[in-house]
Amino acid sequence: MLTAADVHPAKYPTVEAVRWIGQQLAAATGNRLGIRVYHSGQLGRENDTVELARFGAINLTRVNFAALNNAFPLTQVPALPYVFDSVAHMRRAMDGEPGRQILAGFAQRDLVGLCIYDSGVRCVYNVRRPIQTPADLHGLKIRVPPSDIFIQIGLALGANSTPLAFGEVYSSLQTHLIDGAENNIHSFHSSRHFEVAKHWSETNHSYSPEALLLSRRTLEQLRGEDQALLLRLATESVPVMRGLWDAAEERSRQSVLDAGVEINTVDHAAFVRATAPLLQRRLESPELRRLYDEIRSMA
Ligand code: GTR
Repeated sequence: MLTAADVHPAKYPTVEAVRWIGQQLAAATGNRLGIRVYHSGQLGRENDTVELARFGAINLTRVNFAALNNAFPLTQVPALPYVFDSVAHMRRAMDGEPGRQILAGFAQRDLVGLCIYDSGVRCVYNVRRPIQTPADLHGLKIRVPPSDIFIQIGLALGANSTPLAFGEVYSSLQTHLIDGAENNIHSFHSSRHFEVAKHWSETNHSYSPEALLLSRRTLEQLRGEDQALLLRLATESVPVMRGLWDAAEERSRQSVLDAGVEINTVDHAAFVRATAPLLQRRLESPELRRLYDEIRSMA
């Protein structure tokens, strides 16, 4: 039985997709192989589960690119502000050559990049007021994932970035340690942050996707045919995940509206302008620039 980590609750599309891989594995091997998914952060924070997988203490982990930005620089590009024009653009790029390059990069640190899942588009939400321009975020403490890129994104959006682990956000909102956070609408709903933060502002600033990673040690311990099976099933789980994702996003949007959350549009051009210097700074690295140009050519 392989062990997998995820910070999201049971039923979240990433959790369900990895369970699906496990069921297919069990069916194909007469229950010789399977996956037990430890959801809801039972195995710790995302950044820690990446280390656990590297050393083979767990077999798989599903994390956002945010948790990988520092160790794997190529993951920064899809996380940067306004790199993708749409979900379709993001899917095309992550299914294509840019996604393959990023997945190959995990081998540098004892990991196997199995596949890339959707994470919708991230927006800002907060307890205080609707955000229309970067100036409206001035003085607000906005939680970001513990990643240099996200700390800089928060600052570029106009906020005081406060890096915290995902599991700490709900209580930090309640105790007013922070004024808000940023995430996709399904996470906003499933984490119940909407109970506290009633303003959702459509900044759409990052499509930072999810990665499913396997410990290289685990791969090496599997027979050749099992290796091929697992790699194939991971790729096949992407459309499964996307089907669940599209439905979940839709439901979450309606549920938070029903719960009294106010959704507002923003001055998109003002946010693009505010984050442009950050983008340019990061793209001074030729490696990141190449990947960025490739992604943009697929817009
Ligand atoms: C979610 C992502 C999680 C986690 C979380 C966060 O969108 O699916 O894996 O990274 O964001 O902001 O910490």
